[in-house]
Amino acid sequence: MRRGLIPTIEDYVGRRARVYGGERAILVDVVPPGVDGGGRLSELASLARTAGVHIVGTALQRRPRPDPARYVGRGKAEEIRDRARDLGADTLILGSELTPAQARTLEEATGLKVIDRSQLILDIFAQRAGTKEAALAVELAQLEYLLPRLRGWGQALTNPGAGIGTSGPGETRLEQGRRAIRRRIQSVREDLRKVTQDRGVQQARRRRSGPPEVAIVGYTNSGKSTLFNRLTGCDTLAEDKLFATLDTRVRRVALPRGEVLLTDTVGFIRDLPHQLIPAFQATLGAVRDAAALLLVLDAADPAAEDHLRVVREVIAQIAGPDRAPPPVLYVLNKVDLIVTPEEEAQLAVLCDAAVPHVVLSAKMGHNVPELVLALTALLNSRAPAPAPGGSRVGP
Ligand SMILES: Nc1nc2c(ncn2[C@@H]2O[C@H](COP(=O)(O)OP(=O)(O)OP(=O)(O)O)[C@@H](O)[C@H]2O)c(=O)[nH]1
Ligand SMILES: [Mg+2]
Repeated sequence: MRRGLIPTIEDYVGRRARVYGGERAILVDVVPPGVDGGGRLSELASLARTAGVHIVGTALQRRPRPDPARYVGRGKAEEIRDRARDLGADTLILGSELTPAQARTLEEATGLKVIDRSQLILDIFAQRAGTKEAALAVELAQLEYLLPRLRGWGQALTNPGAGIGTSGPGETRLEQGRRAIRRRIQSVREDLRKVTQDRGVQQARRRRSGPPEVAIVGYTNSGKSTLFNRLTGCDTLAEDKLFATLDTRVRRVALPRGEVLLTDTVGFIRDLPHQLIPAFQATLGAVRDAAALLLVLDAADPAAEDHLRVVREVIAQIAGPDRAPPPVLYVLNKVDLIVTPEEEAQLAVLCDAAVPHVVLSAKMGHNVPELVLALTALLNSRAPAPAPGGSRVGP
């Protein structure tokens, strides 16, 4: 379990605090009466599947707010424990972030591994981090998430059967654990700073001399990489999984008026664990400095209006209070999946809410030429026109 002398997260919490894939899980969420819990559960299911978890059941509890002691009520916890036994489940995956005490109490009440939504997202990022920068950023996020939870997990997991006492060797071990994790946080932060600095220098050089930058942004799984591939003719990873893309990718693309640098970015999601924000540094930079944004929406997803709201909020946060965000061209994607009257009605609402927009299918290639025209027009409207006799304007 050790990489040399550096302790791993597992050294302190055991394997019960994280998702590795292969778990048999029941998904659990608490939803206030009158709120649709189906959409939340199906997003949680997509996250769980992305992490390689087998979903064997779901449990939705209706109550105004989660139980402060164990997230679900006492009776519900017992019911879940019995169902888990019948279904052969070993893990509970919760639809929100739990307090350390809630996670511990629920674990003791059910005897199951308890994973909350934030931990699940952190573990997906950990499984998928493909570059040194992503791996460092995710490790840092994991450690910061873990630190306040060490006591709970330390008691419940590294000392099973030892009761709730915290004195003696257990306490010493806990203190040692905390110290080691703080040291590790410092060293990861330092490594990350160096890597980010190098990239910053490269980017600054590119920005001074290069063509305008266009960033593709949107909710996870909306079709950003598929669109990137369409426009660049290359095969970036596109998958029906959340967070398929964890690192930004940049390619030059020829538009009628000249070249642009197109960036594919990490997908957004509601309630992203805040420890992960630094992992988005590359995306943040790409969004802040773009000449224009292509905001991709899965227009066939029943939650598309929510996704639009979340993505707009994130973009506004990234731009900051003193700066207008870059101009946006909305891409209402997956139009090939829109068949029912309800889906048509939702598309009409999105068309009103998202201006200017292009309705298309990145997968089938429908209307992609229209997108190129609209993007060219948007860039023209803000950049000074080229000198007479320069490159052609329009198609
Ligand atoms: N039917 C249909 N499916 C699409 C379309 N565009 C993308 N998809 C599918 O949607 C899924 C997600 O596509 P990606 O391009 O990986 O989405 P993404 O936004 O890059 O996702 P992350 O990188 O995970 O944030 C894949 O299974 C694609 O094949 C479309 O126009 N129509
Ligand atoms: Mg992608």
